[in-house]
Amino acid sequence: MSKEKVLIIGSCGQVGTELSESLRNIYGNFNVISSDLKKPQSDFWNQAPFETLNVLDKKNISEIFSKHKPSIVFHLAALLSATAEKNPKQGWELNMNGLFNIFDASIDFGVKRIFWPSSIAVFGPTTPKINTPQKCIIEPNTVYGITKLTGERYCEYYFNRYGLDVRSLRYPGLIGYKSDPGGGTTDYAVEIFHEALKNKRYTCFLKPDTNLPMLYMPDAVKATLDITHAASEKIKIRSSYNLSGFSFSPSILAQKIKNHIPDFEISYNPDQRQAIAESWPGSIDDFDARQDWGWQNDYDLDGMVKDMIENLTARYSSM
Ligand code: AKB
Repeated sequence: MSKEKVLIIGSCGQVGTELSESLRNIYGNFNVISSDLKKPQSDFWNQAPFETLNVLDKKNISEIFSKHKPSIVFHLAALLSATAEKNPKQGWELNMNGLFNIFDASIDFGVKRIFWPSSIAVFGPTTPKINTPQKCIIEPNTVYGITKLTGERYCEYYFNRYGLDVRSLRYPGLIGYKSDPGGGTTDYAVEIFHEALKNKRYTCFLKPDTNLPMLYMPDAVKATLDITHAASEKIKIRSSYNLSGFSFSPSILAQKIKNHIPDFEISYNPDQRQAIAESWPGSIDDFDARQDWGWQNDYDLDGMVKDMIENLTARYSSM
């Protein structure tokens, strides 16, 4: 495995930060090249190679690919649901043209394998809401969902047409304590922990009963690595796999947090993100991922809440 050179694009985001750490442990710091629009000032990003990379700049991409000759690429750069809704044209530009540029460079420079995340946002209001199957009516009504669905079709197309070995997961909402999410509809499920610990209160931008599928970050990283490392013949779905851990609503999560922080209070002030959340499923059937390449989540809702509170408590008390 140590022969591989790994490039992570969009490495400073919520998934990229944790994935960079895990990939460095597997391949060694010098075989993992992190990249993003800007390099944050912290020791973590100084400990391994870092490149400034704009996925809309083909020359910049060529330079980085030619310099490092990556064998595996994780392409994570994207505008998430709420941000893309504010800037629909920019959402399409970054999410789609960025994807084409990375796919094309990967073919030109002989990349062996690519991981690209899709999302539960591919589903829309006409999709069955409960235990949403892998294959069903998929009519997204957000720009983010439209780009993710189009991206999935192109993953399959590039695999069939050019033999590009792309693997993909439909991430649900992701919850972690190591880095903050940005611009998503499911982000309330991270913010709530920080506010509960700092201020003992949180105003949620979704209604109390909005059920959404979620996954704890260690499981998201595990799924990402497992699908990327799986033998090619195990990857039977070349668009993107359904993936899930557990589902909950803001009121259920608040109750779980109250079990640890009894004086925590939640209030609700739904905004435009409510409509996005309502267009998405409440729970996901990820049978194919479990059957084809052995996906299994380690954390349930209670395990995630306990781990988040323990780790964030330690972080805030050391500040
Ligand atoms: C978002 O809320 O936009 C993302 C997602 C579900 O893809 N977390």
